[in-house]
Amino acid sequence: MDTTGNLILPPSGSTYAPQVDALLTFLTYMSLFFIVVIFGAIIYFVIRYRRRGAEPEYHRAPAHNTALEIVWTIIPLILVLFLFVWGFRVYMRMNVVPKDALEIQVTAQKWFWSFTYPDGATSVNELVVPVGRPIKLLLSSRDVIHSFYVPDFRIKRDTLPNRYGITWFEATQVGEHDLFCAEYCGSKHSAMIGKVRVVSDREYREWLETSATAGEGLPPEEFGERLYTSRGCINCHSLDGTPGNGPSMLGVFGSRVQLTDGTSVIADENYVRESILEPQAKIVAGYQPIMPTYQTILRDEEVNALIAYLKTLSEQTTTGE
Ligand code: HEC
Ligand SMILES: [Cu+2]
Repeated sequence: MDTTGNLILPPSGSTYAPQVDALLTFLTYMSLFFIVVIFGAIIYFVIRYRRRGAEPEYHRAPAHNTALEIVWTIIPLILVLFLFVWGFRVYMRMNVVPKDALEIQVTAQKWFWSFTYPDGATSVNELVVPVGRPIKLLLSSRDVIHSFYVPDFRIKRDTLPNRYGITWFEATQVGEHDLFCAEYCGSKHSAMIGKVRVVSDREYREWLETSATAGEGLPPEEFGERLYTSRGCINCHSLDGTPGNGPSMLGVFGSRVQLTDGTSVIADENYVRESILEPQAKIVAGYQPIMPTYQTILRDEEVNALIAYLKTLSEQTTTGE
């Protein structure tokens, strides 16, 4: 099987990719063929019937030619019907999920992807799947329309709020594939990228186990620092004091925060926890309520670790206990 890609196609990484490619390749060459025939005829006629001499001679043109009209109706009709049947079969193959598929939930939100696996493990911007097993994806969005796009698998499926999209694939080889958002979704749309990591069955089970116990044995501050990047906080909250889509987290912990309703609060553990799990409860003055909730993405230990990490960003600005 060709898995290296060619001039017009990326490498093929899923079981149905070669079928999609065959259809696309046929369409491309068929179109090329007709371009040559049609433009060839145009050029030929332009030369053959160009104006010669000063006074053009006019002839009566034939009103129609039944044989010709039947030919140019029947041939395209057969071609498009053929393409319809072929396309429909590939479409069904891509859309009917095999019964034994492993189901993974995909959540899109500004501006990252999160994945929830059957036993509750989660990952962000990295989808880990076992090779040679059908994977069903249940796609949804927390905010606007995004689009789950893995070129190597020939998958592009919109993810909408308040509705599930379903698709599936079976990866043919161990390796990494790019994941993009293919629907413009705001200022950090281009940063909404990730990887699909295809691993062996054993590696997948090991990965599930380690991700369920991730952070164990790490100091909470360090675990929190990792989460801060891997869970996408860094996309909106800088660490150096410059405001972005959200306020910088430098020196926030322990400070007094001005809210849009005119009141203010001290940013203590409860406030930070609420900010992460129920971001719309209190809105910081000068910002839009665009922060996504992390309710189903972060476990309790992870929220605690993030709080511990945010504290380290305020050590210079607070005066001890
Ligand atoms: C899509 C952008 C976005 C992402 C991603 C995001 N936030 Fe926010 N966050 C905001 C915005 C905007 C605000 C200010 C408005 C508000 O209070 O909801 C905010 C507010 C906060 C606040 C209150 C800040 C203050 O100055 O009082 C905390 C704490 C916070 N976020 C933590 C986090 C953590 C931790 C993460 C990652 C797990 C995260 N945020 C991910 C946009 C984001
Ligand atoms: Cu997007």
